[in-house]
Amino acid sequence: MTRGIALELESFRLPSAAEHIPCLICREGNIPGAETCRNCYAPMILARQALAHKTVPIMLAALGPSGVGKTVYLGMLLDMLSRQSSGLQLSARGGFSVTLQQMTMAALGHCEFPQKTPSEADRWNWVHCQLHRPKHRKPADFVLPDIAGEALFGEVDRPRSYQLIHWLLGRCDGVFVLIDGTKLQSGSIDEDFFTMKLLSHLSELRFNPKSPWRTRPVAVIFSKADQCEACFEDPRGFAQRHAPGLWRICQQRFPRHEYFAAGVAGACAVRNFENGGQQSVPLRIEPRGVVEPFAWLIDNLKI
Ligand SMILES: Nc1nc2c(ncn2[C@@H]2O[C@H](COP(=O)(O)OP(=O)(O)OP(=O)(O)O)[C@@H](O)[C@H]2O)c(=O)[nH]1
Ligand SMILES: [Mg+2]
Ligand SMILES: [Zn+2]
Repeated sequence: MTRGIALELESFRLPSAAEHIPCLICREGNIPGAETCRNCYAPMILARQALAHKTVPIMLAALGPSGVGKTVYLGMLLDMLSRQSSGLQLSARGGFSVTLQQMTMAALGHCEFPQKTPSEADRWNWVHCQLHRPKHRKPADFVLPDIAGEALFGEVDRPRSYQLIHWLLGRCDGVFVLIDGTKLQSGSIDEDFFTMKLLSHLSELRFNPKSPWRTRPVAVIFSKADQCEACFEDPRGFAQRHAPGLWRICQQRFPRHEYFAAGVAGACAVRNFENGGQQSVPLRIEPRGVVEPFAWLIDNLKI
């Protein structure tokens, strides 16, 4: 026997259908009070804010495998830009836009690195900011999510398995691609393969014929460069020597790309746990090369 169950239908919301708000990432119409998009699960507060301010924000993303340093880099970048009194400056739109910066700086302040980003998209931090630039009267709005490396590579391996990442990659105006400088220097080839996979995926995306992916700027960042001085000395030469696959694909498919090195910690120690585990702890915070990739990306967006 089948027992009856009460199912809430959304038909009562039909009268307000005319007021559907398009999701900022995938453009799907959503009811005004929706928390997340019904198609891609992006937070709808971004779309509501963009609508209220009558802006179409620029979309940027930091891409790279889990553990490459995306959260640390973005948190530090936002903190630096929000405190600058000249040059590029950021101001957050909405309290939620401060969480990534706050969480990163709180962890670093306690001599820890922030937690790994969960794979579930509803737990990612999103940032919606206004960017003030010297010589530009009008500030530019931009949106930047802190996505999980595992989810990103899930989508790269099985396209359309993560709807949000699928739409987000299509929507991005420019990206930071992070690659672990210390691992490359120690001879690991996995990093080069990961990045080649990612860039190959991006170059095959077909969303907007007016803005094919190969015309968008790609800032390649060697992360954790505080532990690998060679990255700072000559990032381009470092790419050629240690990441030949990445080098070639950038040359062939992304005319607007540049190499950078960034590091956030001045010195690190290793904490040993009783169960045999280890954790890297930052002893000093000495950001280097953090703002340069962002400034290059913004210049190359031609906004
Ligand atoms: N020395 C050094 N280590 C870093 C730096 N940035 C990150 N790390 C190390 O890399 C680890 C991972 O950094 P995250 O920023 O959490 O990496 P992620 O790319 O966000 O990883 P997912 O959230 O899993 O995608 C940290 O816990 C640190 O051990 C850096 O600038 N210098
Ligand atoms: Mg992270
Ligand atoms: Zn959506």
